[in-house]
Amino acid sequence: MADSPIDWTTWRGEMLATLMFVVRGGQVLLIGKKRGLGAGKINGPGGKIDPGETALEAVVRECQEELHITPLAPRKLGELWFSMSTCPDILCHVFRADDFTGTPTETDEATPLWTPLDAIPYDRMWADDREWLPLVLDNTPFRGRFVFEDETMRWHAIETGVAYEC
Ligand code: 6U4
Repeated sequence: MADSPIDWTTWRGEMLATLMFVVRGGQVLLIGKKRGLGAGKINGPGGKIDPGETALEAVVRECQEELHITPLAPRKLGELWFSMSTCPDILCHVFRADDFTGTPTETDEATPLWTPLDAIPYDRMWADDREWLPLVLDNTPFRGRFVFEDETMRWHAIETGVAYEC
């Protein structure tokens, strides 16, 4: 991988966000995102962290709002650092849960999509997802850094061997 076009030592996320991947029965619960950043793409549920919220509180709230489910015993498995060209840089906390309460339900924001683990629709997801979602499915903590120009990924690096508190 060529040298990064970004100096990551001084980089700071301007928007703080979350993603959740619920894995149960050999499938992962994805969404068809209906509005906001990445509308039309498939992703995990999630969204911006509101002022005063922790990442964990935010991701649980987003799952409740977008899918009417509450993930159980969520744990943080990753961080995604996105340097963007046309919108604020994003620091996204990635969580996984292996159970939930409630019934995944379509809302104004999302359509639930149970997906077999060997049939993830990467061609309908953000370009970076194929680089790190396999680590979530494998329970491997990671940090990924990405440089986007519009919706094209220009550079990326993934580290494993990191540890998170929850
Ligand atoms: P709010 O206002 O929080 O309800 P929401 O539509 O939930 O808005 P939005 O539109 O601000 O969120 O988009 C942030 C979401 O987009 C986060 O869940 C992270 C996700 N996201 C942004 N860039 C991504 C990328 N390159 N790859 C990826 N998810 C990305 O997998």
